[in-house]
Amino acid sequence: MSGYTTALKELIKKVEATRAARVEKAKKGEHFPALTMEQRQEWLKKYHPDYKMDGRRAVKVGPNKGSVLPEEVASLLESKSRLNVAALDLTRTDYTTDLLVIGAGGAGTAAALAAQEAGLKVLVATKLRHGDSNTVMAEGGIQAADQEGDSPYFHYLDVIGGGHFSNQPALVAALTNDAPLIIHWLESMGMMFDKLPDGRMKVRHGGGTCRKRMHSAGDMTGAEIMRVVRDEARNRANDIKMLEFSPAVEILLDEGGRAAGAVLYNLETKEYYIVRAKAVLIATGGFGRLHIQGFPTTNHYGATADGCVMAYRAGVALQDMDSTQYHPTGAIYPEQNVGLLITEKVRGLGAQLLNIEGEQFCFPLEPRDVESACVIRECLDMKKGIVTPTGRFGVWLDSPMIDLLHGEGTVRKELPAKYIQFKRYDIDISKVPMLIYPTLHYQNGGIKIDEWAQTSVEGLFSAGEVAGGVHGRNRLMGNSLLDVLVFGRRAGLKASEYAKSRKLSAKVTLKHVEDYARELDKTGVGDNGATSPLLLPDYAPDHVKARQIG
Ligand code: MEZ
Repeated sequence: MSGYTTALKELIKKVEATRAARVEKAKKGEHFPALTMEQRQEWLKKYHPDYKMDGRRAVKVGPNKGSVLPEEVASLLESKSRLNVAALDLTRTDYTTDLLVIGAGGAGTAAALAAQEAGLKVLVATKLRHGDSNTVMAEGGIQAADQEGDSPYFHYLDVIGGGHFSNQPALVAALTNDAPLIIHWLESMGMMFDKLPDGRMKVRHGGGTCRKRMHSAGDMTGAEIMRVVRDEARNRANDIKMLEFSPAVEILLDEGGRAAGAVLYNLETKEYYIVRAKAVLIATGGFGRLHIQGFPTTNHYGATADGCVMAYRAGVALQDMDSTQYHPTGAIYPEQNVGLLITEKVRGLGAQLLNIEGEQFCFPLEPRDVESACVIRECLDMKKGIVTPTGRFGVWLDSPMIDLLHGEGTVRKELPAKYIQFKRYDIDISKVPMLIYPTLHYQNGGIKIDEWAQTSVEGLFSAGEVAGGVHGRNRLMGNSLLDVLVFGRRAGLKASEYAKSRKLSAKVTLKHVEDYARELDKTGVGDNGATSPLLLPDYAPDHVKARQIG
C-alpha cells in the first residue's frame, strides 16, 4: 500500500479497525438503513449539485428559450455556428446515403446494424475512432429483467422511481420491454457475459433496483458490448461505411424542413464534406467534458454535447438539460486517477462507504443522486471527509471487504480493470480502500424523442445519451448501456421504414442556421466569442493560451 502517503496510511488504520465487525454484520444481511423518501428529497435539495442555483441561467434563444440551464450548456447554445454558411457550396455533394448516423458509440453502431438488416446503405460519421465513446468506458453492467422472479414490469417501476417520476412513460416501457431481447441479441453476436458454473447469467443488484438484473462482463461490460457490435459492423462494411475523425457540425434540412444530411468536418485535413441522406440519426453521446459545476468526469474526450447543439439549431427542443448525473464513486486519489469511474459493482459486491473515522454513514446502494448527496453531505456538512495531498475531499470505499465476503481473489476476478488502474500506483484495492467523491458521469436529459427515437423534425432521429426523457432526472446503473442499444436499434428500424418511403431531397439548406444566427443578434446575445459544436474540450492552461494568441 505504499501508493498512499504516510498520513493516509494512518487514516486507513481506522477503516481496518472497524472492518471485521462490519463484515460480520454484512454476512448476517444487516445493512446501514436506507433513507426514507422524505429524507431523500431533503438531502437532494440540500446537497445535490443539480439543486444549486449557482452556475445556471435562462437560455436566451431557441426552442427552450427561457429555460434555466447550466451555464456551460446555455453558452454553447448561444454560440455561433462554426460554419460560414455563405461560403459553403451546398450544391456540391461529397457523399450520399440512405441513413447518415452521426456518432459511432453503442447507439450509432446498433442503429447502423438494424438499418443494414432492413436493407439500407448506412454512412457513419464519427468525431474520433469507431467506438470512442462512453459506451466503451461503461463498467458495471447492463440491466434486463430476464431472470426468474423478475419482469419488465418491476424494471419499469424501478426506472420510474429512480427518475423521481419525471421520465416519459412510453420511453421507459420501450427500454424495459426490449431489454431481454437486447441481451439475447448481444449473446447471439458472441458477447461473453459473466455466467454461473451451470451456465445461467450471473446477475447483481444496482442502486435502486428491487431485483438482481445487472448483467456484466467483469468491470468492462461496455468494452465487451462495443467489441461485438463494432466487429459486426465491420463484417458488414459493404453496406456500413465508416468515416472516422469527421464530426458533424450542422444538420442539413431540405426545403420542407426535413432532415436531409449534414455538414462534416475532417479533423485532419480541415475540409468540410456535404453528406446528403434520406434520414439522419444523431447519436453523439453526452456532455461530461463540459465539466458542469467544475466536476471532474468519467466521460470520454469527445463528450461535448455536439448533437444537442446541432439538433437545437435545427429546431428540436431539449429536455431535462439541467439534470446531471454525478456518479457517487469517482476516484480522487491518486491525482492521475481523479474523476475515473469506480463502478457501482464495487458496492454491489459489498464494499461500504466510510468517513474519516471508519464509520458507515449511508446505505451503499441508494439511487445515484441520493448516494452522491450523502457523500457530499458527509464531507462538506458533517466535516468527516478525508483530505488528499492536493486538497480534494473524499470518503473511503472499503474494497477489501469484497474478498472477505466472497473469498480471496474476488476483487481481481470481478474487477480486473479497477485492480490494474490502482496497482499502477502501487495501491492494491483488494487490501486497501479507495478514496472517492462524486464525479460527472451522465447527461440525464437531452434531445426530445418519442419511443421510436423520432424527433420533432421529420427524418431526424436521436438515440443514446444525447437523447432525453427515458431516465427522467436520475438514471439508474446499467440502464445507459441498455438505452444505447434499445433506442439505437429502434432508431435504425424506424429510420429504415422512413428512408424507404423517401427519395434524396433535391435541395439542401442551412437556412435554419442563418435564422438562428439572426435570432442571436436580435436577442442581444450578440457574439459571445465562441463557436459550437465544441468538438473537443480545451484544457490548455492560461499561460499556454496566452502564447497561442496571434
Ligand atoms: O450505468 C452505468 O453508469 C454504470 C454501469 C456505471 C458503473 O457504475 O459501472
